[in-house]
Amino acid sequence: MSKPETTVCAYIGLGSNLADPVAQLRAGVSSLARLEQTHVEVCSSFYRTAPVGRLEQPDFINAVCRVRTGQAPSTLMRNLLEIEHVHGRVRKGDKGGPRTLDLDLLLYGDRAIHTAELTVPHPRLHERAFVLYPLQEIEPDLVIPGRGALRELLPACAGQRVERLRD
Ligand code: PH2
Ligand code: MG
Ligand code: MG
Repeated sequence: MSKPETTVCAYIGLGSNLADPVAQLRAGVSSLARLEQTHVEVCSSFYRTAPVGRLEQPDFINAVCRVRTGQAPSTLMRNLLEIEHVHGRVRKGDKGGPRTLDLDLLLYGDRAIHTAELTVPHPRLHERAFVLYPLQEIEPDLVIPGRGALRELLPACAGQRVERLRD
């Protein structure tokens, strides 16, 4: 008997602050939609956000997509890195610096994953307004494994500037 197909709901954070960030995010969503065994179910609005961490860099455009995927988390992560690369991402060891396209695997079902390549849930998502606001738009009742209800995490990052762009 063949193995039954199993798919998982995953959330992917998109960010860019170089080379026409809005176009970068649009192209990033199109690339996600072309991944094998993966369907982009919903994408949040785009948000203009103040840089978190390294402050002396341009504002970011951020969004979050929910996908349904048959890819294993490690495979999906490898494919996200490949898409970043195709979209001109150059990793120079300057962590948190400007980038053409960043694709972060935020959540993979309710799994907790700790490997050398991947930590899921994303270790900083619960403290980042640029992730939580787009997530709230598409999944207001979401509970982050190990962190609690999304709506209860939001007040702590109310000081971070996040502006939803008009479509
Ligand atoms: N990504 C970072 C560091 N800081 N700040 C904003 N506003 N948006 C990001 O996507 C972002 C950031 C590292 O991935
Ligand atoms: Mg990131
Ligand atoms: Mg990243």
